[in-house]
Amino acid sequence: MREPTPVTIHLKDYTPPPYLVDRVELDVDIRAEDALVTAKLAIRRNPASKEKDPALVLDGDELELISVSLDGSLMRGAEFELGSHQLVIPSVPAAFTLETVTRVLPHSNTKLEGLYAAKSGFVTQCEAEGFRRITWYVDRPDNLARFVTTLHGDKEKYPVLLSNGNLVGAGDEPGGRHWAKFDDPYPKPSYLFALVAARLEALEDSITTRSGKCAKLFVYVEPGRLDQAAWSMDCLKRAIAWDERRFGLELDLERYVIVAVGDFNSGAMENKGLNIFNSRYILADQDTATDADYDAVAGVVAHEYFHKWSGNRVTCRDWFQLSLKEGFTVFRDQQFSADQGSRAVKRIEDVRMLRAAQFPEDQGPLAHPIRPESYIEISNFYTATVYNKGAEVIRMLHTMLGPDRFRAGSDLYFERHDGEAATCEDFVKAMEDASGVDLARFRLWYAQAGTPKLGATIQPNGDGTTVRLTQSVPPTPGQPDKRPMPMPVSLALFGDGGAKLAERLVILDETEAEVVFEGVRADKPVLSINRGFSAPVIVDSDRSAAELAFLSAHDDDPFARYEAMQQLMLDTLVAAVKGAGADHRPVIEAVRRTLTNPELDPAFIAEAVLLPSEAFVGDNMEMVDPDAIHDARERLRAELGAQLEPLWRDAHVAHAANRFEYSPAAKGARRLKNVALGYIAAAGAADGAALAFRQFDGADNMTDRQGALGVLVNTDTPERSQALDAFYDRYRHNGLVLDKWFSTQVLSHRPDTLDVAEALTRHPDFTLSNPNRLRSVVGALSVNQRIFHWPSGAGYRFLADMILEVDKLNPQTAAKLVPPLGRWRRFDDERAARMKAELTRIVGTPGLSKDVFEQASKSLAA
Ligand code: B3K
Ligand code: ZN
Repeated sequence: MREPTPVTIHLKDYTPPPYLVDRVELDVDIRAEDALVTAKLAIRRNPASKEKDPALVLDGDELELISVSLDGSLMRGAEFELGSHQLVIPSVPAAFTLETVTRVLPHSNTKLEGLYAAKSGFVTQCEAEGFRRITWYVDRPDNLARFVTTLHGDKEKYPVLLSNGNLVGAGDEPGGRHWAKFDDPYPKPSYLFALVAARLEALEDSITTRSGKCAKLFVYVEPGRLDQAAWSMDCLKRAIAWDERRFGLELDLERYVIVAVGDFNSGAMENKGLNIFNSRYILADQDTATDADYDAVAGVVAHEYFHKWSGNRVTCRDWFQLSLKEGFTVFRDQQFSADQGSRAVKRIEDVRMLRAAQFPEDQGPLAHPIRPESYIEISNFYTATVYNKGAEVIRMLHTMLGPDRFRAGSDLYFERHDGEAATCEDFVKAMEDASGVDLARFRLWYAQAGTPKLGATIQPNGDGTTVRLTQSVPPTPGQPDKRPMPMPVSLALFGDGGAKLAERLVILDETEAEVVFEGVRADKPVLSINRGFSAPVIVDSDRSAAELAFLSAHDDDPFARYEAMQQLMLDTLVAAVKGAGADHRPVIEAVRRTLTNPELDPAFIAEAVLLPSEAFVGDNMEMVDPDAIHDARERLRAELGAQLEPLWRDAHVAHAANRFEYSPAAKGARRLKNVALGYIAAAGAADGAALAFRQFDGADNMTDRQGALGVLVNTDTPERSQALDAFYDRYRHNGLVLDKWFSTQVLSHRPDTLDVAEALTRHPDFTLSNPNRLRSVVGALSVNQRIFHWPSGAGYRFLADMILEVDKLNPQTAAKLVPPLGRWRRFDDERAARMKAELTRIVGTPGLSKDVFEQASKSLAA
């Protein structure tokens, strides 16, 4: 059976910890078979706790306790209670020192939480509750302590020893071993603890911060990968300078260390002064990384760096406050990335991501507010809602207050709470106090789940125009009734020839409002709404194809322009799926105009002319018909391809000779070139595969190589296998690139893709134990809408089998695969029954983790 029985933790039950740890002296001895952890904790009663004579309760998980001493005397078994997840000492003094000796087994730690073995040695991952897998501890974020850590290990196998803080001593030990001691001057919660004992190579650099301090910077990578580390170092330096400029926040350390490993559950971790990364967000060079990979590295390096203030200097009181650090830090990394290239394209990418990952979450059984009210397993709440919708909530504050008042609010927040564990309320209060703006109602964004719907209609009104706005927030699990939430709505009206007649930012804080534009009299002005995606909502504005086409050509807000085109494409596809017979002409003409507009940036054009994904079309229908959506979308793609073929060919050649360079202009050119190649192939051009193969073969960079491969995998041509084999041979020793070889095949539209995916799980390079590799097949399959929802239900069965297999090794990663099965309400009865049957099978499996149990049982709930 599951162990322990899943318990729901509630935000309303928060109480301060009865005991605090002031100082930790940790000694970790990494031995051949295990690791021995000696923890000396200086503990005292917490004056903020109201409990009377509380017992000391320490958290632990998969630990073997060897001894425990209190103030130097060894305790007998009768003096403490040892459970599988707790060490309880019923009676302790007001202040004391507790020393535990514990044995852990990092070599067989497949959960990749706590101390575990990666390919190059040992690393840790402690957020959220991994530190308790290293030693017994008050493992919660509102317990901040000073850490002094000593590491011991084999010198030859693990030449690099690292922990948080400053190196204060090191030396050799008998038996070919060595040790190193680190002192971290900043008190920190245990989730920010890290250690590394590994064989690694380092790229070193340094930077002088604004106050003239010199800091050393290190990027450690697996041996042989040093030539792929330069980009991340460069990003780190830019992020340091940017945070000084934009937020007035300086690096507070003499040494800032990044370590990249191949086996990692998430993207990266912001441990104080010792970030540990999934190597996919560090390693990049022209031959192995696409432009999107380069951008992702920049975004994640900056994100972890920005946590040094938003997360580390000011941390979270409890895990319900996760969005306090994550939403804010995502907002910060998005702003950083926007400043590095095209702000418009970055906004489009961020919104596309929000719609692909967060909207479905908000509309399904796992919907939760950005500050959840309860959880069984906190790892399940590192979601697009907490991160990306959380960032949108911060962005709305920025829009409503304006940059100066927002900055005053963030300054006040950091000043007030430096060194503390804070709450979302503390953040909003600081914004409110610094700006003088009443945010009482705005707080609802933290408490209510669900994507609001924003309705807009436009009417002539005397010699002016009235825009009528409405909002409704749909019911979500546990929240049947919702209140209206204040949202910034950016509006404009356009008249003949594309003239902008008026523009306004409106704060809609009631269910409905009328916005009167006095004196704005065109015959029939066209409404541009939620410009820049000013609020994370779904707009229902009933604009005609002609109006959308007009905006796609004339709106001066690039996001709104993109959005008009998307809406036009979406309306066309939805009409086709519903069998209403689709008129493709407005889309084709709008795409033609965009492609031939010399004033537009190729990067923007590439985004604007792409059709919405099959999944996004499905999300916009009551009942998803994956086959009809696929067919309708392919028909439109083919027609766009064929009707505009000369233009696509021009776009493809125009940028073909481009030598590799990583600049916004070169990236934009590559993007448009690859979109054009996709359309040429979609047109059914006789030379489509040959053209793609030529691009594949002659490419001097991964963007073009993978772009061409992505086109070829959809074909039934000799070039397809030729390219796949060549790709495999070239990159078989590079795990990250091999992940692309797996995922590209699984993202194919071909009807045999499910069989291909199953066969790939038997490939010698496939493994369940590496999260990146697992996601390259299983994660990719569940975003391939038509294939995953294959009518036989084989896609569901495949996913459920994988979830159950992975759960035995790595529950956190297994649980992340569950949500696609929870979308059954949106599918026909047969598919829904098959999806539910798989969820039922999962929930009924003995020995299930609480991670998967929570996701699967909530997904089943009616
Ligand atoms: N804070 C980490 C997330 C760790 C995931 C824990 N399951 C990465 C980040 O958001 O920066
Ligand atoms: Zn983060």
